Amino acid sequence: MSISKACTIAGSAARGGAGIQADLKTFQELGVYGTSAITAFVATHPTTKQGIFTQPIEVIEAQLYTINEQVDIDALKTGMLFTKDIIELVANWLPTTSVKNIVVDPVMFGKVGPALMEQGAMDAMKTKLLPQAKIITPNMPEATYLLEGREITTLSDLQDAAHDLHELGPEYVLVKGGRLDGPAIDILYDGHRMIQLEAPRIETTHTNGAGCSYSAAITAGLAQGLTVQDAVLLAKKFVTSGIRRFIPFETVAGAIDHRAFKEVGEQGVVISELVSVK
Ligand code: PXL
Repeated sequence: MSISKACTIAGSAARGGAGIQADLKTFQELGVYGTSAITAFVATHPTTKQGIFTQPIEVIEAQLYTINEQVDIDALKTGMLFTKDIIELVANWLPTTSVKNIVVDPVMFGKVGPALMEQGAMDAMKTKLLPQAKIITPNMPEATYLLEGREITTLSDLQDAAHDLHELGPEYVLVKGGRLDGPAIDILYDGHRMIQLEAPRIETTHTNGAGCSYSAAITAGLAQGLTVQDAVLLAKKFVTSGIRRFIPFETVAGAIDHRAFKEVGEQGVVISELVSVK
């Protein structure tokens, strides 16, 4: 039987909850074959305290070339790319592939730790990568940065952000409202329809990898031929169940449990169409 195949272009998160590790676990749990191009390693050196080790462009290029030449992937996502040069490499490589299902998670900030995109890379992200995306998946701080510092504090701000981010050129925008008070609400916008996805708020700090896994689950859904809306709904359920059954670590915030969705599913996500769009 043939299996759908996906690729993640992202950073390695040594602790295993986020980044490449989250993406591959998510692909596997959702029945998709995973490939990867590692852009950087996120891990803290005990003496120098250096936390991000980017890979030479040549190493990233080799991985992209290998994947494109040797595996017929159905969908791909980008996560932490970190530098302008890496963003440009990926942006120039994308048109050489025939992949249409491109998910761009414009990773800039995790919940803890160093910034995951360097200063000076924003312009390349906005002008070269986002316009090639089928869907982009910023969280609230990332949406704020993409919109040049505009504050997002209410649900109505979140809707406005989805509307305005669409003008940067992606087909769909998913802005994740996890940092709002109340239920976990995300907004999906395609330039015409605005959809709200709502899940109950789960009180935990162990959510490392939620954002990465969300975009990876969307990628897996698209690889399997789902529509964008169905892929996002699947992904929201996947992440909600993973947060519900988190994996605590002793000294730092723990991770979502990628096994939860396959084992118990998720009932608590509600999707609704918003009528009052601008
Ligand atoms: O969750 C954001 C994220 C993305 N990519 C890598 C990370 C993190 C956060 O830890 O380490 C590689």
